[in-house]
Amino acid sequence: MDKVVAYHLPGGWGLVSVSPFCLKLDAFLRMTGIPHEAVTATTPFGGPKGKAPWIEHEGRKIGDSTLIILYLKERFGVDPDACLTQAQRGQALAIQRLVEENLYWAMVNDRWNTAENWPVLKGSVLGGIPAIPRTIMAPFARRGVLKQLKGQGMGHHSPEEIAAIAKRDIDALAAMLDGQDWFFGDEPTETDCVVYSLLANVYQVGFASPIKPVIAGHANLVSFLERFAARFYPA
Ligand SMILES: N[C@@H](CCC(=O)N[C@@H](CS)C(=O)NCC(=O)O)C(=O)O
Repeated sequence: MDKVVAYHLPGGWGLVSVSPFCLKLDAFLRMTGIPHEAVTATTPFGGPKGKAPWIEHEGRKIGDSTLIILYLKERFGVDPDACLTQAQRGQALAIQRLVEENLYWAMVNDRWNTAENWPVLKGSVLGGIPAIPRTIMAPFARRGVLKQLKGQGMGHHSPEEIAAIAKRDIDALAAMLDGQDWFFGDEPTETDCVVYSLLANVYQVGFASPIKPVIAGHANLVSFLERFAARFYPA
């Protein structure tokens, strides 16, 4: 069977990618041991959905981390969620929606809608683009993301409201993890990839964020991030 080629946005601060969706896919590939090659893309435009990550496999291009993971589970016959009950599968989906459809947008707001983070963003998320095109593209990219933030809804809230929204999500994740090693017990599942990739992309990166101290305030989440990195990203 052909090797999977996974395209992700650039990394930084010890993370393979500063995009949570790209990092989630990378973590899933490591968790399942699927043979793959990780390729850094400077922009998401090469993907079939105009977003990163995407993969190429057996002549096909597939976009969207969740659709890619569904494809990989089917094609390679691997599923770290195989032991979950139907109720746990429901909880896994609810956690994914919380992280990817809500908390993600608070992270996006921190990065793209906070003046002090603009230079950090230019040097990281946009850092792979050569200097001259980056100077031209950066304001357009920013305008596009601010439009997405309004369209999704998060961009209509004040900074204080967004911080409070994100805090409720983080507190809920900490309560669900409780004293366990992984979200569904003794073995890691896809949910752990989902949560790790977003939280590490807030906690571990150089962007200022009111969400960082909230994560730091939950010792179980901090231990979870360390546990995940030690297992799947050993030094
Ligand atoms: N639902 C998608 C979301 C992917 C996504 O939003 N990726 C961001 C990077 S974190 C992106 O490529 N954004 C570029 C854009 O929206 O123009 C997935 O799970 O892959």
